[in-house]
This record gives sequence, structure tokens and C-alpha cells, in this order.
Amino acid sequence: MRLTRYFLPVLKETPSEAQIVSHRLMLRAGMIKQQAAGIYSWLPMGFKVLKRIEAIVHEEQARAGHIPMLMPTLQPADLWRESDRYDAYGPEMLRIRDRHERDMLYGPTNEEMITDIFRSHVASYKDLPLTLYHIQWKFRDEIRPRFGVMRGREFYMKDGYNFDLTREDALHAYNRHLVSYLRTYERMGLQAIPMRADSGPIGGDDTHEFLVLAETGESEVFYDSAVTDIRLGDREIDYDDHAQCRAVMEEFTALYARTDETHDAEAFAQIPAERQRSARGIEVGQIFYFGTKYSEPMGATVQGPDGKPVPVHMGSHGIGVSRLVGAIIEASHDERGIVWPEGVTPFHVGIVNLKQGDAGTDRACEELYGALTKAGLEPLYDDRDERAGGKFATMDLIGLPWRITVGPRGLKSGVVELTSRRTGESEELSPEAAAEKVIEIYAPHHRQAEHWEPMAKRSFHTWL
Ligand code: 5CA
Repeated sequence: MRLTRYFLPVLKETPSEAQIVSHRLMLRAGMIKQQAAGIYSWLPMGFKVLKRIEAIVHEEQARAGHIPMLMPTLQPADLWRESDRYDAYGPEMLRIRDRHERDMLYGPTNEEMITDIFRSHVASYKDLPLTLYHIQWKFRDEIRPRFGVMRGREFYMKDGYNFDLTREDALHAYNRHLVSYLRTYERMGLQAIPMRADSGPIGGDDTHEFLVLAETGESEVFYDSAVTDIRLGDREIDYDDHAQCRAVMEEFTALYARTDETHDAEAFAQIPAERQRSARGIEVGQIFYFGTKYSEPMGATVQGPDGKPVPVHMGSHGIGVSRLVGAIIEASHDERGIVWPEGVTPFHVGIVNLKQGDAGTDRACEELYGALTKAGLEPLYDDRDERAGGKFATMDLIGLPWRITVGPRGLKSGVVELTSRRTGESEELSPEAAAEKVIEIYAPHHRQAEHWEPMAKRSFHTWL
């Protein structure tokens, strides 16, 4: 993308309404625009990051064997009357009446609707296990929408639902989700710690929230600092292997880590004093096992092996896709702006032309742009007629992990400068070597994307 043809409305001033750094930086970097309290437009660069996060979620869901679909944002109230949640959900639910006076609502979550789909089409235990998910906009009329996309009213969520014959199988689905979420967050450059939590209006006893530690987080958390040393890394996972998934779940949840809702001061005191931590965290996901809470009242049964109908065991599993954009910025920024992890960056590399209009530098930039694009990367070429300081400030603000600076002086000795946004370190390389190095850096990220259907992946990235 050439910056002169893009839409990147960066702000010079720090917007006064934004209280936390991710909100400030998203507004300054031209990623979002507020349309009403807690409701945002996603401007092109914000939209790109949102879609990159969404792609990682899809890839990891595919790897775990979960099936994507799409349910509507608007739902009939009658479904929610069946589970008794229509009244129970309270003022957070946005209720709407259509022209025929039918009660509708903008879905805050989809347990009822997915249970309705299941009971309409699945009749036998032989069709289990099944996990369906979608990534769709949700609405919760939060009393205090704040912190930009972190606590919106309209927000983008991945929500998945497992259907299993037995409690044991459903607990495997729970563990499988836990493991696949760990991989999902790690690919985004985040450490999200599973913590014992409260199930709130979704229900059930088994639930973990995934928390990214950050001072601006809304949740108060208590944990054993040793939990922050565990990584999933690139170990091979067989998502059908019950014992392996359970072992990973146990490894990640054995140490004390809880949100304030389930905090147990006595158990916390057992941790060696030097490892006791209380801090704040951003909840970027939550998994639930709730057994037959929805399947029983809604009649979602299958014929079991003995021919008798049994209600299915279910759980639901959510990732805050739009919240993650803010959470990643909270975890990765400095005083000059955002520092995107390679996995989610909107553009892979910035090209800064120090002397726009100079035939030599223009040509070198175009060649670099061509070589990187041909290798499947998306460079952002700052081809504006602006002074170097302004171009660097924009690049630093929008946070692309790598920058190639091209100027007449360097070109005279055959070099450009490759700079890491994270460390600030630069090296001088030939333009070919600089392109080669950037392509190398992104190779592992491209390999990880292989599980997502190749056709979908291609179309996904070409129109964006
Ligand atoms: N049905 C279940 C699991 S699919 C569910 O709704 N879970 S949830 O309530 O925990 O939401 C899932 C994730 O959505 C949360 O972990 C959080 O990351 C995100 N989320 C929840 N409320 C908001 C909000 N107001 N703004 C942005 N993200 C939110």
C-alpha cells in the first residue's frame, strides 16, 4: 500500500477523552472513530488488525477441529424465554421490537440460538462430538462503556459451543479449547494466563478466564509468579488426545491464579511469599463447561447408544476479538506509539523514502516494494512529500515492527537501513539483503497459517 493512496487519518493531538494508552493510540493512529458511546467504526488500519486477529483465531480453531459458521446479530426473544434468560439478563440486553410487535434482541451471546440449531438437526450420539463457532458482533448495553474497544457496547467476539454425549467428553472439549486458546494468544505475541473465574450469566461451575497482565486491566487478579514462566511454544498438540490436552490444562492451571471473584486468601497465603502477586489484568477470553443447563430446558437431546434420549453436555468458549486489539497495544507500546507483534501487524514493513521525487530513491523504493509484495508481504510505502522527521514519527506511531529507510546518501554506497521498531536497532544492508531479511522474519508466521483453508486465506488477504 502506498500511503498517498491510503486512508490513515492520524491525529497530531492526544484526544482528551481517552483515559488509557491503547485508546489514545488507536485514535491517534487513525484506527477507530467513535460513533456513539461504546460503538466504533473501524477505519482501514484498525480494520486490518482486527482481521489479522480474526484470521489467527480461525486458523487455530481449524487446527483444533472446530467448525466455523455464522449466526445473525438479531435474535428472537422467544428463544431466550425457553432458557429463562430473557428476563434474567437484565438491562445489559438491548431489546428491540419489530414492526409486527415481535420482541427481538441484539445478541449478547449465542447459547440459545446454537442450541436451537443443534436440536433441529442432530438426533444421534453418532454425530458427536461437535464444536461449532462463529465470529460475530455482539451487543451488551454496558453501564460504563470505556477504554475504547476494550469495553465497548458493540464488540466482536468469537464464540464457540461444544456438544458432547458425556461429561467426560465435554471436559475434553473444555481442555481442548484451553490449549488452542493458549496457542492463539501466543501467536498474537501475548501471554494470557488462564485463571479460575466466576461464570456470571453464562452459568456452570467450571470456567477459566484468560488474562493479559496490564496495569490498566479492569480485573483484579492474584497469582503465583511461577505461572508466568510457562509457555506452550511450538510443541505438537494432538487435539483428539484426551490425556495430552488434560496434561497441558493441568500444567497451566496447577499453580494459583484467580480473579478477585474466586480469590481465596488462605490458599494464596500458601504460595511462597516472594512469588505472591496481586496485579491487574485484561480478560481476553473465557471458557465454560455448563453441562445440560441449556440442552435440558430447550430439549437438545440425542439418542444415546442404548436408544434412550439424553440431553447433551455443552460448554461455550469466547475470545474478545475486538478487545484484543486494545489489549495487544496495552501490552506492547512505548512513548512514541504502538509496537505491533509480527503476528498481528497491519503491514509487515514500512518503507520510508527520505527524498521523494529523487529518481534514484524513488526507484529503489519501488523495487523494494515490488520484491516484498511478490514474496507475499504487505509493505506500507510512505511516498508522501514530507520531511523525514514527520515520516519517522508516523511510522513510530503506527508501530510497524520493521522499517526500511531509503535515502540518496545510503544508496550511493549501495545500502538502505533496516530498523526494528521494538529495539530501535538499525543495520545497513543492500536493498536485496534487507528485503530478504524481512521475508525470513515473517516466514514462521506464514507457516503457522497453513491450517486455515488455503482458498479462504488467499481471498481474505487479497481484498483487505
Ligand atoms: N458465551 C460465552 C462464551 S462464548 C461468553 O459470552 N463469554 S464472555 O462473556 O466471557 O465473553 C467472551 C469475551 O468477550 C470476554 O472474555 C471478553 O474478552 C469479551 N468481551 C466481553 N464483554 C466485552 C465488551 N463489553 N467489550 C469488549 N469485549 C468484551
